[in-house]
Amino acid sequence: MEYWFYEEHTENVRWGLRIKNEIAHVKSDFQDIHLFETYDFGKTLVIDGTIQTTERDEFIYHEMIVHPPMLTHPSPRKILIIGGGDGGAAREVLKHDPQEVIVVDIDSAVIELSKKHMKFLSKAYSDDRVKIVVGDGIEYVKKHDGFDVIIIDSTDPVGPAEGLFKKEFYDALKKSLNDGGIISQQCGTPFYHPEELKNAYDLLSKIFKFVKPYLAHIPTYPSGMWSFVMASDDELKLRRVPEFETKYFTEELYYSSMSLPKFIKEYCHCNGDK
Ligand code: AG3
Repeated sequence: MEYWFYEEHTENVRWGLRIKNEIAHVKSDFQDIHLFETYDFGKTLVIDGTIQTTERDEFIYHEMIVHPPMLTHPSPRKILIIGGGDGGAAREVLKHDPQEVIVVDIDSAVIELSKKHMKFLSKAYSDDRVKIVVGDGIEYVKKHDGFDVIIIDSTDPVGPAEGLFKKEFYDALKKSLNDGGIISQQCGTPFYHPEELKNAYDLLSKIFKFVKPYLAHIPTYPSGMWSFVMASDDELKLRRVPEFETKYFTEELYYSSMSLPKFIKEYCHCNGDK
């Protein structure tokens, strides 16, 4: 019998992957987590019914949430990743030779599953500059500072990640950054949920002098059109060129990913001039 996983993209749209087998199913204290082996996308991590990452296209998301902020900063040393328990963002951060990378994820089950079954992501954890903290990212940010770059690699803004898209959290982020510090955050699909990007853009614009939304094409996420945002009090411009291996990100893409389609610019009232 054929076995499929479908994610509900809207009430009337669903998108599916044909499954070879289920590697694991864990109901943690926070989330319902499945790890599937799929035919076309390899290992696929699903949290609360939403695809988080797949072996085949994870590079796009992880490169794009990491390299733009890391190359905007003149010399990023201390990096904080909130969420990102799978280790994919940490793996990309290590390409910049930082001093210290702290990953704070609320759910140890994600970290353990990745360590056991997704070495292509969790190999970052064998580097002793990477420290894992299991806990609430919001509380962590309130109590720690001195970061050059903070990357918010969360699930959708419902459930455990809801607070990561609120003003109180953004205020705390600003306080925990060093001067010239930069944040990046994933902001969902502007095709189905432009309000997610608009909300983040509006709130961050009240707190930071410079805010830039940017896009990537991620085949396994709803609509394939995915948004991110960077924010800082220093101008957001490319300060260094990538001198490491990538599969999606290029120097050219740093700026081209910030060229937004008209419906997004109009909806978010952002012209790329902040
Ligand atoms: N975090 C963002 C995934 C959002 C997917 N949303 C969805 N499928 N509805 C990815 C975590 C990878 N480290």
